Amino acid sequence: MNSVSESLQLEMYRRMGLIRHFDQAVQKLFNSGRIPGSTHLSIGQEGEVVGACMALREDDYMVGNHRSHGHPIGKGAGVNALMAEILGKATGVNQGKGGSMHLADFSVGSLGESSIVGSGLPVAVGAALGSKMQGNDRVTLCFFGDGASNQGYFHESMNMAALWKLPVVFLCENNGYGVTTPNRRAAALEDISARAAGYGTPSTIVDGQQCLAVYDAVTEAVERARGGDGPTLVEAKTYRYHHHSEGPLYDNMTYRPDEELAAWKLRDPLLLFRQQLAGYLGAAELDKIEEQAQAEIAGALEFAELSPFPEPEEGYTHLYRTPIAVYGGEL
Ligand SMILES: Cc1ncc(C[n+]2csc(CCOP(=O)(O)OP(=O)(O)O)c2C)c(N)n1
Ligand SMILES: [Mg+2]
Repeated sequence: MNSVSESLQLEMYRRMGLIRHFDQAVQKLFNSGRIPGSTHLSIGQEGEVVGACMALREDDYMVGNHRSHGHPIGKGAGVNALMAEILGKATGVNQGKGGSMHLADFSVGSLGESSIVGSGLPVAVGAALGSKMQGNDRVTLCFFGDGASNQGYFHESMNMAALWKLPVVFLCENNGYGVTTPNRRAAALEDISARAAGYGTPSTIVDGQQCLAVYDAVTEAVERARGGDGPTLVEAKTYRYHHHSEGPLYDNMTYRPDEELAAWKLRDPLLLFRQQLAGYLGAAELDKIEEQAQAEIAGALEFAELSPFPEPEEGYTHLYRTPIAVYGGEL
């Protein structure tokens, strides 16, 4: 942990701030009826998102899920095109055709997200297999939830990645719930990481509210993957402050106690990170980083608002085999 440079730590804090302000802005957009469908926020989970993403090289791959506005930001994506995508604008990362649950920014190795729970796992394994077959040393990081770990996808992906020693890091964001079902009522074991032993795969549990602890754990897993020793399952214990998705549906639901939420808020990832940096960085400097993050998101909102919607005929493009260059690769 001591080897993490000051500039990297500042960048971590900046990206956590960007994710928080991005999602707060999305919440407002949703509440004002500007986002069709549903949207899932990761407020409270920023520590594990940024810690894991920043353990990657810029040209490594990352696969997200349905709660994934933060994952591309953690990987270094610009916020303007992400916000435009949320509003379905032509300037969005996917020309406005993906929306909240299907962000992808190939320019930073963000391969995509999907609303089908668990479906990112085989995509990540496929990307890792591709790296191995192409003989490059890129690692793929795959985010998925505790709920997704009960899907067949998880088990098949773990098995194949372990068997073929593929360069993939499985990052389980265990926020304790799948929609309103507590994990203890969906899985026989408390720790998802224990399942890795069944596939001969190393695993670790990490405090997901501590960005640097996640960074350390994922750095080790990435080294293992890049060194040809195969996958690792990293389980980050974390919590989402918002309900599963936005909207009034969950307002009066009592599936989780108020005290539980309050206790997790005391361990807010931005707060904990600030405390850690406070030894050598003043509050004023940290405030400035956060204000800049807030201003960047305000700029992204303006960019998105001013952008046009796609033309109707665009509905017929990018449907089949329209190639997109990834990292300057051959088409
Ligand atoms: C295959 C499939 N089954 C069910 C759903 C409905 N669904 C959407 S999100 C979700 C829970 C996911 O929980 P988890 O994987 O823990 O992620 P979290 O939302 O907690 O981040 C469910 C059941 C779905 N989208 N896809
Ligand atoms: Mg969950």
